[in-house]
Amino acid sequence: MTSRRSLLALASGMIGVLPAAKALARTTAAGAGGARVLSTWDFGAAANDAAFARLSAGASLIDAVEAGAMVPEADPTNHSVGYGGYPDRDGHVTLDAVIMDDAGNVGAVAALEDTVHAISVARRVMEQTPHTMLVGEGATRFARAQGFPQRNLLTPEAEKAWRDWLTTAQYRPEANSENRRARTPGGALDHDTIGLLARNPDGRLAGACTTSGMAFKMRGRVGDSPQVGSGLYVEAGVGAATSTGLGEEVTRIAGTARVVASMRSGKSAQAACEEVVKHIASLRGNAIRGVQVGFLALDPRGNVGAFCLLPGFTYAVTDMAGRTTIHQGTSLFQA
Ligand code: SD4
Repeated sequence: MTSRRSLLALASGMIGVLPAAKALARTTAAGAGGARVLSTWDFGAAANDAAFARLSAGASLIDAVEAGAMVPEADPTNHSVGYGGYPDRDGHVTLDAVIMDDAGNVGAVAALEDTVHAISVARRVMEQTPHTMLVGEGATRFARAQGFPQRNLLTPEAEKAWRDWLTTAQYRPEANSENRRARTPGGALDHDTIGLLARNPDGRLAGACTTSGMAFKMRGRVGDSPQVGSGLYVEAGVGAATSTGLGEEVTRIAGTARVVASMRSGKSAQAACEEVVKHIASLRGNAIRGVQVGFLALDPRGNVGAFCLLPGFTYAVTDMAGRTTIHQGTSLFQA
């Protein structure tokens, strides 16, 4: 495995600072006081800012992570979350989402249709039902019953991408459509699932994860994102973790549950992410060639962990003062 792609041992480096922010010290991803909000990918910056604004106004962690996740869900230019997401191979946009606090309260939806804010429906599952997850038609009916408006999520742009895909892929789902469709013509990853973690000064934690999942997936396919312990896991006094990338590789090992378990055993957030990515690599060998998986973790003191299989995984950190910076996750392999 390591002979075909060399191991990288670079420290995670800050690659961007939002206009309003001042440069932060490179020695820490979050500046003094640690991270307040942390999310996957550079587009997470806008979600972090929305979450931070809610926290600053005195809202709960759950309110904040929901508000953050709603930003990319409503963005039609983001083709892997919410409205404007790429559909399954039958042309239906289906959404997966989970929300969780550190007291074990959790709600999720999978294969939700015709509803922009999957994260808000997941929250209603948490707060209004005795269950932790609703799927498919039942989830969609629940959304209607809860008053969420019906909306066609398939934008003309996403429909065109799907029709183009049909001409070349001949209806065959490919695991790596996920990587392929998320790359710009220049090759850089632009949009992807959002996983968002937030922390209060007293060390309490919560998280949210929302996605339209793998592009052109089989109808009924559910990835890691809405599954507790795969796309998201939060444990009081220990930490929170979220994932992005090819969900099947996270789900088969209960990835975020493992990251948090590793933190529980004493590892730092960073070491825990590294341990689990390396476990995937050793378990899967050549089967994960060209596949991206990335984990983010946050501990109660605001320390951040980020590690991935392949280069290109960016994440957004907002510190206690509300300054948001974009970072590049260290990867196990070179491209
Ligand atoms: C999934 N993990 O459905 C999600 C999608 C994603 O990079 O994160 N894509 O597999």
